[in-house]
Amino acid sequence: MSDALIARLRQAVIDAEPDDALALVRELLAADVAPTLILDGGLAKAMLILGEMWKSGEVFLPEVMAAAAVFTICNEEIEPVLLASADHKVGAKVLLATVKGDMHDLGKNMVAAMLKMAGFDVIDLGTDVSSAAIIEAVIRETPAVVGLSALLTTTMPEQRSVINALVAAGLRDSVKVLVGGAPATQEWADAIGADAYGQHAPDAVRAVKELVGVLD
Ligand code: B1M
Repeated sequence: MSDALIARLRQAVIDAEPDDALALVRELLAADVAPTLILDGGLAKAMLILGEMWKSGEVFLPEVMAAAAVFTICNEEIEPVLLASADHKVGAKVLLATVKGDMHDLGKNMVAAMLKMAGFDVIDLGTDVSSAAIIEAVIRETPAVVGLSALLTTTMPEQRSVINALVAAGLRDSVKVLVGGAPATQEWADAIGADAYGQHAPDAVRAVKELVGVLD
């Protein structure tokens, strides 16, 4: 039953039908379907399908924007349920940002929610964040990890710029850097001197746990 509901949820997101999508999310949560499954198999997969439809000219920017808004509404409905099952506090801070020039935040928000569920304190600086603003936040918040999301091939180099800025500010040894986002790879992470790469949100959580030494 849940597979059919998740397939309907994907379609409702693709069609940008907020009422239908929200009703389906509520139905799935009421049926005790894991919030992470609803996020991954429903919402994230819908955006992936839509990305392909966009590339092939089947849909255009306004449709993608409308679907992204539905994603956000659904994510906000799921997050409290996700947090209700949160692990005990790890006591480590993670600073998250989508890098300068990049407005994509759905994936970063998923990473944020899953890190909170895993017991981390998350400071989310939002989207289009300059390396100067990230450096200021690192000084102010002293996080254990900085997580940088980039969805565009044109903004990926900003991940390298932030690492260079951390080195220039003498902060590189005091904080670990995690990078992610659809175009990023382990090779990219290694090439720019990041400490870890997360392909999907659960990988990001595993990587952060490893970086702070709490991987079970
Ligand atoms: Co944009 N966009 N977009 N877009 N968009 C892509 C990325 C694109 C691949 C679409 C395509 O061509 N098929 C393409 C990039 C091509 C490229 O760079 N080579 C593209 C483009 C071109 C653009 C614009 C330039 C379009 C334009 O204006 N002409 C423009 C750029 C705006 C800007 O940022 N300056 C633009 C705008 C937009 C919207 C505003 C319409 C919207 C964003 C809404 C929002 O985020 N609030 C949007 C969307 C929705 C997409 C697609 C369709 C979906 C992205 C998404 O949210 N996926 C996307 C197609 C695609 O990715 N295949 C596309 C769902 C999300 C859950 O997955 O973000 O990958 P994702 O996150 C995953 C992992 O990547 C990982 O975990 C997440 C969960 O598993 N992850 C991390 C993410 N961050 C992480 C950080 C980590 C670790 C893991 O550690 C810190």
